Amino acid sequence: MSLTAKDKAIVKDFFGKVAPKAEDIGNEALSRMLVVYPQTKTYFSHWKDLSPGSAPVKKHGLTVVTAVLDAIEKIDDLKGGLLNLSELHAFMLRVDPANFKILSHNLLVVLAMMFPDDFTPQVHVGVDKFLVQVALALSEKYR
Ligand code: HEG
Repeated sequence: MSLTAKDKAIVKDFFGKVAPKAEDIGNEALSRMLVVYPQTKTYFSHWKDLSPGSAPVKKHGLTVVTAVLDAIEKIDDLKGGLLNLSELHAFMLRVDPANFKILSHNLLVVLAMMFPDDFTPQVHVGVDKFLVQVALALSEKYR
């Protein structure tokens, strides 16, 4: 499931195109995750408002997508590049790694909806593979 040079080029190109919409992508993906997979809400119970499009959802959505965009720069060493973030999720936030898959799914759905013309099957494959590797890298510190 590792990314080929072609996959990497496709992922970089696609995210380069959609990066200006990072805030919307994050808001839509996080809003959807919290509604469709309400078990994910437990991690954010300290927020005032977890409803779709609320201020904290928007803010954190942008944080997550910014980190995903940042991970593209580290695509050749995701495990090393995301080690600190993995440590944070494993030991401080104690996020069950099953949730990484859930967020990835929601990101894919939202990207497909927001960018139907750019989201070709090839982009779908590349972004899916990339998000699997990001999730794996974030899970590194759990073991
Ligand atoms: Mg996590 C904080 C990235 C999945 C729950 N997440 C953060 C932060 C980043 C980040 C960059 C801020 C770190 C900091 O303050 O230094 N998260 C991130 C990525 C992904 C991910 C890149 C997967 C692609 N996070 C994720 C999932 C959950 C989760 C699936 C739970 C369902 N993250 C979480 C929580 C916080 C962060 C609870 C703290 C947020 C807060 O307290 O406001």
